[in-house]
Amino acid sequence: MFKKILVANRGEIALRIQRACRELGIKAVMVYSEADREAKYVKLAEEAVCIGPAPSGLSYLNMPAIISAAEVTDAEAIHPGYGFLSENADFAERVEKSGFQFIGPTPESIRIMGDKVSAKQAMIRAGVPCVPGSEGELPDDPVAMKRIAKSVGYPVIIKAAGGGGGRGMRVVHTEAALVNAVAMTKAEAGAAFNNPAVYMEKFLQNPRHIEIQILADKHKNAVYLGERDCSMQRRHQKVLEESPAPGINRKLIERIGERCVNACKKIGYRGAGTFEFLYEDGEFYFIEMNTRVQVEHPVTEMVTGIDIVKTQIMVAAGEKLPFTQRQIEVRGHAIECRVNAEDPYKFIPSPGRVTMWHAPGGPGVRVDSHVYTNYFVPPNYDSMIGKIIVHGDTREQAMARMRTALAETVVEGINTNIPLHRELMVDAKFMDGGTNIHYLEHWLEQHKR
Ligand code: MV4
Repeated sequence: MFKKILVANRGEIALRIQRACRELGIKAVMVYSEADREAKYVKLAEEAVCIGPAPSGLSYLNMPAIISAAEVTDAEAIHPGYGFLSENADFAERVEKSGFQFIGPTPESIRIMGDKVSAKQAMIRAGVPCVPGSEGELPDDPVAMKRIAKSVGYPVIIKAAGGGGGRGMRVVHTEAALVNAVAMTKAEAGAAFNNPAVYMEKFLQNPRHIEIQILADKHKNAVYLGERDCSMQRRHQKVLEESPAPGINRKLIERIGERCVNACKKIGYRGAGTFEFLYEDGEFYFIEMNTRVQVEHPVTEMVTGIDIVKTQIMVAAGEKLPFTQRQIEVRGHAIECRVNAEDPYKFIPSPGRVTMWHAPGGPGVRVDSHVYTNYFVPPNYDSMIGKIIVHGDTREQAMARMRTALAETVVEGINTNIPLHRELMVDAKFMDGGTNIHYLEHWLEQHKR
């Protein structure tokens, strides 16, 4: 096992990884920007290295500074967390070329999944169900393009191969609009991702966003840890997540989970990963794979009892997965509310000094946050300042615990989205379960203030 790991991230996930290291008896080296000097995980760290000024381009995205920090502190491995360099294949490659273990999949796996056309082709070959569409890159020839769209059926969606997470997409409703829409998407994709390749899919009108968590080791073992429902989102930012996904047939989840596991084995995937699906009318359609630990990993940890971050570290060190699929059980229900420093209805960021922070507690309540009373939320980064996660025997109990937890939470000095979460937890449609990806945006439209 590693003796020392460098954590190449900030905020709550930096603290989360530090905690996993402590539990494994591994020293954690934290890196921080000038804006994060006062961060809790820096204060708690046995070792910390400043890697540059506040802008992330000069610090958390600064590959030479991060690799130098690993060299001077004698770290053996680098955990990238989520965001920043976590899905950068070139970074993973430079980490390994410098003699460190990258805690994540191989650079090749990251590269395949980063290109959404090659990701989809790999999944089709591996037997994972995908949205019907163009087989690979969309041809430039207008006749061929129209023929594909006609066979898929309108509406179609044009997506950039270099996009993902909602960037570089365009819905097309008629043949008359097709050729121009493709040209526009290609031009934007070339400028934004340095890759003009696009592909076409049938546009699903009212899907849910369901994802499957997997873990794989370097010995061809892989397991799935159930699913998460991430449909409650606004502008591609998830607001709350839960597991299991309400109302979806368990046998169907098992079949999809097994397909994901087989795909991992087939492509030699290792580490933690997430298969993103759209779910509509009882069918699953793969859209993208994330090759990192995700923000919402705690809901899976709560229902399975498996520590995903610890397991990431263990498998990166070459250990075998310490459990088989048969030993994995989804028990009860978990919900996560993301706490953002922002106006709860206008979504304007609200950085600044937190004059009072009181985290909730009690049975089945977990808080992943680096915030403390008098902490200053810097304006330079994502507005998420923590997550409240609850577990219950049933979805009803989990919701009741979340209502209590949200009522106990006190954040003063800045605005947060906690009032929005309090309203959603008593919303009749949310309480029924199974709302789709458009629900929150429609809800916000109707609850304008
Ligand atoms: C789609 C879709 C409908 N049909 N693909 C947006 C993010 C990116 N990961 C894929 N996205 C979508 N792909 C087809 N064929 C609708 C979306 C989509 C969406 C997906 C998941 C969560 C939120 C979303 C919000 C708007 C659109």
